[in-house]
Amino acid sequence: MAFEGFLQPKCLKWRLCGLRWQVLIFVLYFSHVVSGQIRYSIPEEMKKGSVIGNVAQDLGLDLKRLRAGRARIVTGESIQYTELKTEKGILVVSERIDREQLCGDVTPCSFSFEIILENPIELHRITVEILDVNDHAPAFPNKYIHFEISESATVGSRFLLESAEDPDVGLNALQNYVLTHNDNFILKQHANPDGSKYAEMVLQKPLDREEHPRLSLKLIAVDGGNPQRSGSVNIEITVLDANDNAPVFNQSVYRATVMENAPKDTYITTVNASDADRGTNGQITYSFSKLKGSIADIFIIDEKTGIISVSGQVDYEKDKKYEVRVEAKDQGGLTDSSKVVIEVIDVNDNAPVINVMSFSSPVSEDAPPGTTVAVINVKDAD
Ligand SMILES: [Ca+2]
Ligand SMILES: [Ca+2]
Ligand SMILES: [Ca+2]
Ligand SMILES: [Ca+2]
Repeated sequence: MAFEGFLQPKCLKWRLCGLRWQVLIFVLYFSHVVSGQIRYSIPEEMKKGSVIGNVAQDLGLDLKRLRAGRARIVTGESIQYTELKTEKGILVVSERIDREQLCGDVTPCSFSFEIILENPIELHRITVEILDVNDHAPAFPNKYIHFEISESATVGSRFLLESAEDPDVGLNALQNYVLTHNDNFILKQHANPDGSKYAEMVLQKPLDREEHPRLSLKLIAVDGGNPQRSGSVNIEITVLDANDNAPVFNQSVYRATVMENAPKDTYITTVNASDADRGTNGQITYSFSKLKGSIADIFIIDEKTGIISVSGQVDYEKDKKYEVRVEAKDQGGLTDSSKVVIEVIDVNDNAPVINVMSFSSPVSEDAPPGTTVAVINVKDAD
């Protein structure tokens, strides 16, 4: 019985390992049928013709006996992965051996067959263990993962990420996920009951659509092979708007003038407010706030454009100056207000008014110059 260096975990680059993959040899002798058992370990994916082991030497048979006994392989499998070279007494690879295809997740992975010799009959069982090679990188099912996340999402919100697959086993399988550095999310990794790993992003700093409407991150999955292999997926995040900005007027006071008696629809001024939000959250309507009775009949504001114009009678003699408050409101109900001062410019629209205060009558014809005949009062409203 012989035993040497079975399974070399550091020995993943099999070419460097030389002959050390073998092996464990049990040889058991019985009275009638000589029976032995040999176990070899080889990496998967060896080239056709690669030597698995020196069977003649390991079984203690010479080449003549192999030839005379018509040594051959007997297998119940449909695919024969190995071939016995009787002239050299060696076992070689005859078909591609893909550990993933042969065993999937099952470890250890091996197949067995018999070598039979005649005259006298000898039966030797050969087991070939297939060691995993890191010939697969972790891979995600899609190139992109897309999320739509509201900027109002609270810190601690979790977003499950797609898992990567790596059909290798042990250290060659997926070991870890890494998320590219960013301000908003951290990565949390979990293990399923079967040991497979998955990850989720956890919000650690609130999103702000007004600052970053889109985020592009990358999730990387790495295995523990040597050399290490990795796969990645792009995470595209669209930040959905929340109404977190109120409208803001671009001036705190608007000043304008209007000629008195200006006709209806005469332009006075335009007020303007902006809102950083999107869609209806940023859609502004303008209005006068708390108008005192008469002003409502004189001026009008266009609720969409903010244009203020004349809608009634502007009379300098009634009011020389108007002060109006305007309000901007988004569809979410947030508001801002500003002041509009409108000065009325006087127009000479009043004839002097003459009032006769007193009149002395009749006047004698010899009345001296300077005699008061009448007291009149002249008024001009302009
Ligand atoms: Ca493979
Ligand atoms: Ca593999
Ligand atoms: Ca791998
Ligand atoms: Ca917003």
